[in-house]
Amino acid sequence: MSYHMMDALEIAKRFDLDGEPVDAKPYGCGHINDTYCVYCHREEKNQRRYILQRVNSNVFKNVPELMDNMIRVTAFLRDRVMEAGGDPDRECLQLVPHKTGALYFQDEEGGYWRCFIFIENAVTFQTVEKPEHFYYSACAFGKFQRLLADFPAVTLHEVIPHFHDTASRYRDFEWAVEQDAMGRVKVVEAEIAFVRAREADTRVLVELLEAGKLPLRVTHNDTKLNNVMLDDVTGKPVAVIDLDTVMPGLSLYDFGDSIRFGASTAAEDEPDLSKVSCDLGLFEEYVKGFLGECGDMLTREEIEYLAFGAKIMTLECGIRFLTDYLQGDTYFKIHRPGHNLDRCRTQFKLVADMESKWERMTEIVSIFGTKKRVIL
Ligand code: ADP
Ligand code: GN1
Ligand code: MG
Repeated sequence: MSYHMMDALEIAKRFDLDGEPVDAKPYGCGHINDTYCVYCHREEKNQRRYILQRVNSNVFKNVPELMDNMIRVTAFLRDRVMEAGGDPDRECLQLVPHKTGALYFQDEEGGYWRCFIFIENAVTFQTVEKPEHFYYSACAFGKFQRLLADFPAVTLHEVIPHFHDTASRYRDFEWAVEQDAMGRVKVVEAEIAFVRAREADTRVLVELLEAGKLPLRVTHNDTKLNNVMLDDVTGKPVAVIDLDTVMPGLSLYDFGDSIRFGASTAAEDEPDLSKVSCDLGLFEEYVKGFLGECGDMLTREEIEYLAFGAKIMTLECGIRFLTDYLQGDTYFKIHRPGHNLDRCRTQFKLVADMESKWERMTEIVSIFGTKKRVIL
């Protein structure tokens, strides 16, 4: 169900905001939640802004568990930011309570709402405009890993079970092909063959995790460039946002998801595939920033599999877009017919491009991985 502007404004009035909410406008480019920017009028002071979100309960089946993760992780991060002398309202998501004191609430129609302090003087990018933005986003996500290294990962709820279990995503895809609910299989035979040719790849990380060869960590799991806020003057990292999918996971998921989105030379939904490739200069920037922040805590095996993490997260995301296309676009928000198919095709183009650049990708990782050990 979608809510009108008025509804969002009415909902905003139920939160304990500084000032009188006067407007609420749809905001951002997320594929999942309904996000609004709320404007508050204050007597003889500047306007104040908030981010209001209706959590997508089709995607997130247990919102109280999701919010419990978010409340505990943001409290933990705020403590670390304060210890380092930073500004927790700017460097970390801060939930604003409902007038009852609760940090989220359920409306009369069952929708879950929450509100955050608006992080001002910071921007999110949909594509990399300057290489240093990507470098700084790598620093932000690397630092996120490092700051949460002591957080007990096992106490977090698995808000979407098997979220980055690529083998399980592959099984969902085969099921969608078999069902062919929308009669679309005939349109995507080439894409189906592309996935099937890489079935073995989908099992690699899951098996390494099960065998205890890769450690379980607290991970963000959705490390797109537009989930990090950068200072609008210096470009330096301000805060990591969109903490819905923080769960136990692999460091390679966070590294890989950033590469698939940010190291691409085109937007995730670019219909002209000739514009899509993996930019190795950007890849290098990210490796440098990420390992610079959290390289010391990563194991030799994690570093060894970083490039593979990038390829597998790209393949997985393409599989998810394709599955959603086959099932009638019920998961990701679409803004035009065939949108999920366009998204799927960019991901597969990137996978093929990474495969053709594989030697250089692994070389870049080993240069920065080794440098780190030499410094140590
Ligand atoms: P989704 O899960 O749908 O991607 P996000 O939580 O990422 O939703 O929010 C969507 C967009 O809203 C972000 O990309 C960012 O531009 C903006 N946004 C989210 N939280 C804040 C915040 N606290 N301050 C400023 N902008 C924000
Ligand atoms: C979704 O919420 P958003 O737009 O940042 C999705 C990610 C995908 C991404 C693809 C909970 O992220 O897993 O990688 O779209 N989030 C969820 O752009 O499924
Ligand atoms: Mg987002």
